[in-house]
Amino acid sequence: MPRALITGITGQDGSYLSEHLLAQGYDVYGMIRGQANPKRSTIERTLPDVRIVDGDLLDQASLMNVVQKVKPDEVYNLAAISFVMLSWNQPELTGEITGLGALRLLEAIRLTTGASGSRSKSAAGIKFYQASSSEMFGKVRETPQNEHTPFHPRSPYGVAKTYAHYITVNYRESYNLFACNGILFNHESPRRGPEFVTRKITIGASRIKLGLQKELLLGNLESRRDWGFAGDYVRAMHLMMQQPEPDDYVIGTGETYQIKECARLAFERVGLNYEDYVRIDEQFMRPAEVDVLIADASKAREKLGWTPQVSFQRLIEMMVDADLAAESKLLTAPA
Ligand code: NDP
Ligand code: GDR
Repeated sequence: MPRALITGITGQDGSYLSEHLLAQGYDVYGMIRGQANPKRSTIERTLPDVRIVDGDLLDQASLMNVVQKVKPDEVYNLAAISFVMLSWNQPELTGEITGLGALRLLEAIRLTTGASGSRSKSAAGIKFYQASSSEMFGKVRETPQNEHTPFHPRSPYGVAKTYAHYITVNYRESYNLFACNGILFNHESPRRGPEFVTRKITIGASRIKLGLQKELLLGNLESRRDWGFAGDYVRAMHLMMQQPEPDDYVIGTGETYQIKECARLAFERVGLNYEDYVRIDEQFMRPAEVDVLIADASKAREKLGWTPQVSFQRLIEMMVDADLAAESKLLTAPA
């Protein structure tokens, strides 16, 4: 039975990836940080087959212990400070976790497996996946973006991810590690954190429909994102790790929509017009914006046989339906 270690198990992608790997017959270990992490019990309840191990991307020794204890075949590094806006308020912590965290995990693998020297052919037995991001393209140099598009990150988060991306490439080249970067464009789901714009909109539209909220405050409505369904994207992560050679892949749908189009679809789903409820609030504007992202995922299509299955409209409908059901339940729950 192959064994996978996932960091960021309590996040959106961690849950979908662990379900996918369990269904493929993997033994799945999920790393959780912190004392009395409130999400531990959620994982124990929703993913009872996942084995929980303690560790933190800030703590090298904890990562060594985890890798030595689990002895994984595949490591998926999904943990990060992933909220771009937060990265301007906590740039150093973002650099430590989102950037250097990847290095610490790579070091734990290198030291555990004894991989050493560029000319050594001792390909270490542990494969590594790094959650790279379309935020690295930032102020885009070309459209659509592919694996050869130069990076120009626009936030401390994007800069930290760019470091993690290149250190992954460097460890592949230096130590012959099987290390891949998945350059994933935005992907969402009913499990998306409520701080991200799609979920903020689908929760807002649902609450306004139910009379629980009067308006929805947003920032820049003009920027464009290439949004897909998280469940489709974790399949791509796994596929990358099954290839004969490690490589980097862009994963996205090839379609791009403005934030206001997301709002229009979500409000339409509950029979409302977004223009009557959405207000612009400066506090949600970013110091530097990524204006447009659109993926050219032809390499993934050709080499991995990967294509997304869920359209943007269907994704937003799925999220609104889930939020409407959850908010209605709260409304009718006995006090
Ligand atoms: P989430 O924000 O939902 O999850 C982030 C995870 O990182 C959480 O499990 C969190 O744990 C964990 N974490 C944070 N700090 C640490 C730390 N110091 N040590 C260990 N774990 C830590 O992210 P997603 O699931 O959406 O994304 C997964 C990865 O993919 C992230 O790296 C993200 O940057 C990247 N990415 C995401 C995209 C998307 O559209 N979703 C697109 C491209 C890249 P805790 O619960 O304890 O806070
Ligand atoms: P992003 O996602 O920054 O692309 O990073 P987010 O949903 O936060 O923002 C997308 C766009 O929406 C605009 N926006 C708002 N965003 C938020 N969060 N809240 C608002 O009120 C709001 N109003 C407008 C933003 O300005 C931006 O243009 C996500 C994360 O998952 C990263 O970890 C990942 O790497 C990238 O996607 C790819």
